[in-house]
Amino acid sequence: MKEFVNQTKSVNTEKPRAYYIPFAQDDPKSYEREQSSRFVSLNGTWKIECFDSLTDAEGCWKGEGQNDISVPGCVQYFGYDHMQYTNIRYPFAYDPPHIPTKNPVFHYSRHFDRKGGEKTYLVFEGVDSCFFVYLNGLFVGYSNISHRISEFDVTPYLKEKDNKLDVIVAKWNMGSYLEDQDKWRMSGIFRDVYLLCRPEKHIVDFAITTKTDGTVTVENKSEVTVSIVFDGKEKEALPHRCVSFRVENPALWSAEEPNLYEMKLCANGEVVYQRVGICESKTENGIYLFNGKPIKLLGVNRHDFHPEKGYAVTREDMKKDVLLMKRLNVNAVRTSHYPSSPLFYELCSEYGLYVMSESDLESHGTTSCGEPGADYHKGMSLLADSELFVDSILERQICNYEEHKNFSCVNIYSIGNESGWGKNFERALALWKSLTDKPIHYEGVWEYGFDGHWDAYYAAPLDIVSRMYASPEWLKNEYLNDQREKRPLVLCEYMHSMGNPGGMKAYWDVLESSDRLMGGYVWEWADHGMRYGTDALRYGGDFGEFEHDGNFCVDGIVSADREIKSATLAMKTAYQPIRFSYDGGVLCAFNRNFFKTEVGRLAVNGKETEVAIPPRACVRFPCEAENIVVSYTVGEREVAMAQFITREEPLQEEACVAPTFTEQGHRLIAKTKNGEVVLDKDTGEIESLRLNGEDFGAVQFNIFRAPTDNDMYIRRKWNDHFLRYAKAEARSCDIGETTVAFSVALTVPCFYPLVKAKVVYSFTEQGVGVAVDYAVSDKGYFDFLPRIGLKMTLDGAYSHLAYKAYGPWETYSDSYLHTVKAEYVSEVKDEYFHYVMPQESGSHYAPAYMALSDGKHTLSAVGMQSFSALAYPAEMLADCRHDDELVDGDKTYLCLDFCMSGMGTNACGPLPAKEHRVPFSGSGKIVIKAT
Ligand code: IPT
Repeated sequence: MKEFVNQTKSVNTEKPRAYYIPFAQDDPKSYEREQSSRFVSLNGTWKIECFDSLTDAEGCWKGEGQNDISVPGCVQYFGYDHMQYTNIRYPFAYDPPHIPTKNPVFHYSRHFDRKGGEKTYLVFEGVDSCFFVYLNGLFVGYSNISHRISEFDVTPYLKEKDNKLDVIVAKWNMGSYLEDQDKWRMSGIFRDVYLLCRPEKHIVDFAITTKTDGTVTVENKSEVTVSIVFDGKEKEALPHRCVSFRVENPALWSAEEPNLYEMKLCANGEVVYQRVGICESKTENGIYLFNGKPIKLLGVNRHDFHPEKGYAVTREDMKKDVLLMKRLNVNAVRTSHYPSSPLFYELCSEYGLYVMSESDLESHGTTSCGEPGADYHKGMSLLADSELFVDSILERQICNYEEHKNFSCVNIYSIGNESGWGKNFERALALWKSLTDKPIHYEGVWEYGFDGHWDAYYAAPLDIVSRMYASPEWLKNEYLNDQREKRPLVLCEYMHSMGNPGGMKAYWDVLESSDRLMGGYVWEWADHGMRYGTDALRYGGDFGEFEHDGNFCVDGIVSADREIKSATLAMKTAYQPIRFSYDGGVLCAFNRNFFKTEVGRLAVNGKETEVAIPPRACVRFPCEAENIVVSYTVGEREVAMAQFITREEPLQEEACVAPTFTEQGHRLIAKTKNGEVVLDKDTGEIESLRLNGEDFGAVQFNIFRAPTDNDMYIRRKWNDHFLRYAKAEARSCDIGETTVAFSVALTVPCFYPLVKAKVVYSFTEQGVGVAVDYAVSDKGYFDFLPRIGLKMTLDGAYSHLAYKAYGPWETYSDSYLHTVKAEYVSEVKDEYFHYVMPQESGSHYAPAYMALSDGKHTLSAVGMQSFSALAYPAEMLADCRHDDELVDGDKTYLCLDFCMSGMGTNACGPLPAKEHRVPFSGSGKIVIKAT
């Protein structure tokens, strides 16, 4: 077996062909393969036995394991091998063509009876990483591309009864160098296994192409004559010949309107039911066109992942994803970074999602193998020129094309991900050009350009140019002004959705500005939080692996359990088919669709109107109000929303009163009728705030937030400057009649003061005003501060929250347009979103006020740009590595921010845009009172 795993060729697999399932002519018609009498599932309980290496496993097919295992499944969930998550780096020594000699081997076996048919094929839809098939002790074949369909003709090896099938899966093979995708590294038969029982002569392959004028051509790629029934006509396709049909006034397929026509292909008592969407996908004059229109791809990147099953997702799981994507206004999926199960493509064709079908290819680990003189960009291409890998790189393209060529949903093929550029890729691209007219995508050529090969970059005949994580500014200033660039651009990855991200709007402002921009695919659809051994979700490093990439796998726009986050709704709103605008008393609802009329209910401030808005058209309503909340609903589903605030309510300034001042040591006590504000003359802060007989404790300055995942780079500077330990020091104190003014420095050890501020306290009947005029240090310590504001620690009884702000989800200056600024009530314990890795969460942008009550007293504040009231202190959120480490206490932690920086997507993409950062100088006034 060893000789196989150190080369890249499969052995005895059938030629890759279009995915289909044959039915017997007298089977009832169905699109569910289980209904076919020719389809015999071999899923279920198999036996398993494990070995440390291929050396140990030699001859194992003669025996049988004692333990049961479920197929499909990933062996690591059954206690074999170990869990490991790595992103870029190879989890094994880099020494091609060698792979680890201690290579875990999993011997699967089961028995089955022959189910008739002159020919029997054994089909595996996905096995990681490679496998040997033995039937009744005889070697059948070997396959080594994890996400391909491997089909073997097992007819010669079959007995009538009790066939023994042995499948020996090895964790690594030479192809693993080309499967270095960012994922948990799992093994096993992770997709369905089945037999196809067929007549001797049968349909082998066919290719369908369509044109928007209604022409549907079928190329019969088999040795038999195929009778094809389509659109009420029947035609015969001779072997290796084409037949064409012409549908008058075709109802075209698009993600908006996934119209499918039914085709029946018959030969020798078999029928293939094939659904056909009539559509065209192409690029022309630097613009991407679907059915002739410059559509936008409102996309997500999707891996196969389930927290409790890993790669072994079921059709139900996939359907859940597809339906949720549709509900979230997603119209496109990139199958990152390998083809999905054919069932996924069926679902996308049926429900309407454009699919960028990516070949099973990523050799990203070459960037970190220690190649002398190779930086990240140069390192990317180490295998791109290597003769060792050319066959496999090409085979991966062929499988991707052949298996998926008849799925209407595939609008773009992608050569792979992050594998550099070189001869192998030139050949792969030439191969694609010979296979299909559909546009071909590959982002990796950019790395090559960046490595000094710009001529090759511009000359590569890719239909689409692509970037991951480029900033909106780059799109606007660089790409759209690049005279050499003639190709349309797609963001194959953007909005790195790790934790709590922001900045969606800025992307879509640019993406909508030009037909040259095709849209993008959010990275990524769902978190890969792992549930194994505990109820809580885990990530890289939690299973004792010494090499891992931590929580970089927890970066989904929905959670691993497919729960909605605030960012999910930010995406949904950016992707909504109706775009609202408001100008001069007129509300306009524009249908962004290119094909589908939107028929639904438009509600403006609660008043509903039935609308039918044709594609690319507007309906207008005169509407005069200070606050306009508009939504568009189809059936029960709110599809689109917006809010326009034409006039913010002015702050009700309360009259200042003159307190009586007394001084005791460092304490300056300002007494009013209802309150006592104890100022600390040394710090310039409120040492204690007693209002209406209730003691609310200290009010301190705060420039710290629990770093978000997207703060991962800037947090180093924040940590280096000890932000969380910043202490206020008063440099001067001026006691006036109604105010006390301090000069305050926020200091940390070693450095010049991080912030200097003039702080003026004023006093009202019920409370205290804190006005600041601040300047952040100009020493270049950091690009921006996370926040600047006040913090208080209240008794946990202050658990009832009422506020008017963007909510009820957490909102930030670069992520709030998916919410409505309104009055909300909530409980403090519900304010924090439980990210797998604790971090800043639960803030609300642009509050008119916030109020916390214990049922008897209410502490309220106005004047903030942002606030949060949480059951956990920022320090705990910063220090805990997992959600289940958070300790519930009996305090409420209140942050009142003069300014809070936005979230951005800097884990891979840009920092928050300049306008969303805490400015280097600013001012504000927060008034706190108690009733
Ligand atoms: C890039 C990868 O394409 C993707 O697979 C994933 O790793 C993602 O981004 C990070 O979560 S890699 C990055 C270093 C640009």
